[in-house]
This record gives sequence, C-alpha cells and structure tokens, in this order.
Amino acid sequence: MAGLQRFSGDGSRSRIMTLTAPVVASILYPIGVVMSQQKQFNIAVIGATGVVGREFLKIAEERRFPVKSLRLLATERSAGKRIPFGEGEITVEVTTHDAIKGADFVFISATGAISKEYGEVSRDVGAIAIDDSSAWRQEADVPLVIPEVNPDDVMWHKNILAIPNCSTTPLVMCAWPLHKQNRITRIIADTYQSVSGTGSAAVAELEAQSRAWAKGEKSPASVYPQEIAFNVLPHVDTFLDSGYTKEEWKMTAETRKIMHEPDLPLSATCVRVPVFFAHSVSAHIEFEKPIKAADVRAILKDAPGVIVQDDPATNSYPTPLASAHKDAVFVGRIREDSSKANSIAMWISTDNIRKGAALNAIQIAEEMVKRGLV
Ligand code: 2RA
Repeated sequence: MAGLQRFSGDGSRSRIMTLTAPVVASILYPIGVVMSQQKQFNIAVIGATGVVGREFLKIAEERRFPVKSLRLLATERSAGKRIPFGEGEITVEVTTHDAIKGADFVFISATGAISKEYGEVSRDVGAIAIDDSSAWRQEADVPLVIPEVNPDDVMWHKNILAIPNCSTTPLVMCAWPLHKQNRITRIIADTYQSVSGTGSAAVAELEAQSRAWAKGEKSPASVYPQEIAFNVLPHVDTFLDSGYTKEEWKMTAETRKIMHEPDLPLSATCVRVPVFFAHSVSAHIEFEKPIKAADVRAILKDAPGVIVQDDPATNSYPTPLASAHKDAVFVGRIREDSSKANSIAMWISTDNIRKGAALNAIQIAEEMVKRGLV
C-alpha cells in the first residue's frame, strides 16, 4: 500500500507507521460504517498544501469519501510538512511521476504546467485525473463537469476530467435549471471575486495590507498589480487582445461547454474584491419567453445545490461572508430586469474553494464511483 503514513503518540518521525489498507479504513471511519463492503480508492492529491488541496482533505473526511490510501504531494518547499487527516497526520511528499503510480484518482490543484504534465501522467498510468486548472477544460476529450448540471458527461471521460472555474460554477448552477424551462438567449455576468481564488499568498497580502492600513502604514502589492485592501481591481487573470481578461473568456467558454450551448452569448466582467472567501456574481439573464421573478424563485428553490435567500423585507440576501465555508450556491435579489423584456437580474454568492473547486472535484469522483466507472 503506497504512502499513507500515520504518526502515533507524540508524532515523532521515529514512530511513523505505514499502515495497511484495512487498518486505514478502520482508523479513518468510525466503527459502524461498513467500509469493508464499500470499494475504496487510492488517492493522490497534487497541491495538497494549497488552499484548495487542504479544503479537499476536509471535504473528503466530511463526506467519508472511501479512501484506501492517500498521498499528499506538493513542491519540495512543502515536502515533509505533516497534514492532519482522520485521526492522524500524513507527511507531504514531493510530486513525482512515481508518486501517482497505483492511484485510482489524482486530484490536481497546482499550476497549469503541473496540471498539464500530471494529467498526462495520470492517463498513462491508468489513474483518473480530476483537475482544477484551466489547462484541460477546453480539450474536446475532457469533460468539464458540474455534477448537478451535466453528470452524464463523466461517461465519456478518457481519464482526465476538469472542474470549471470557481466563478463559472455558481453562475451555471443557477442558469441551467432556468435554461431547461425557458431557453437563455444572453447572459451578462459581473463577478466580485475573493482573494482566496488567487491562493494563500493573496490571502496573506490582503491581511497584511489591511493591518498596515489600520496602523496608518502601507504594505506593498506583490501578488496583485495594485493594492487590493480597500480597493477593487477589474482584473482577474491576464488581459487578452479582445480587451477581455482570460477569466472573463473562461466564463463564456466554460458556460457554453457545460451547458452544451456552443453559441450562448455571454459577456463577463471579472473583478477582484477585498474579500477573503466566496465569490459573488451579479447576473443579468435574458430568456426566449417571458419570465417572472416568482417563476425563477420557484425553479431555483428546487435546483440541486442552490439555496434561494431572497427576502429584501428582512435584508436577507446572499453575502460572501455568510456563504463562505458552506457548500451551497446562494442566490437572491431576484427581480425582473427593468431595462429588457424577458430578463431577470440576480445576485449569487458561493464559497469559491468548496463548491467552486474542492467540493465539485469530490462530487465528480463520487459520481464516477456511483456509476461504476472506477
Ligand atoms: C480566481 N477563478 O478567483 C480564479 C481561481 N480559479 O482567481
């Protein structure tokens, strides 16, 4: 059994034990959970020490994903760190091709270059890669999946599957159930994206700049091109020749692919805001036929993974602060767009690290397990 190490007692390195699979199962899952009858999987997580990687581990435990063995992989800088999992800790190893041999699932949340390389290696060694980057999302033989929207797309995978960008997922989770009832003809989406979407260095930068500001000092921008504290930057990812950013292009291209609507008109403006966790979207959606705000509320109330929070009389609407660390996509401020017939405006907030990334990845794996694809 590859790689799962558990520290006993004081956790000293001399007392590292490598455990066999049945022991692991009995340690990770409380007595009474019938793990022996459930298929279990060898998992490798690339980018295990990052914001998404750590959330992935939390969610795998919460959802009792059937783990047989777990290898946590990262850069040399992080190798040797110990990360809690179950009742023990696992030592982070350097990402190598050998380290993913024997894995059933390889979850990748690292750089685009690592995603590209390790997606290919996963495929070559017969593992299933579920990738969080944009490296594979537009490849014709790579399904881009939100299990609540297009679960059947897992069926045609060729060992690499991608999860959508964290600003795309919440929008599509709300748009898709409406589109099924009344065809969408155009979407305008403006995002308010938290710094955790950039990674832990950006979270630290916002904190440092906020603390410095409170003391009347300045802390320089290094992750972002300009200060992010008490500011908003209409700039997420790189600028393209079209004048859009790559993040904005991703929202269009990914929404089209997931909804199987290759010509769906969508224009996005993606904005970074001084919020730690959870992305928000202000969406204006036009439909083929007339539609009422009440219809939208009713449809979205039944939409899987979506919670309607829409009571202006009590100041109840989604916010990033309240949506952070939760699984659902929260939607509110649903109203008929006064500027255009057959159009609805709405406001969406979602934890970008959970449903926007780690949770969606685990749900894809769960969908594949449910369908006996692995
Ligand atoms: C961001 N959407 O928020 C990106 C992360 N995938 O920067």
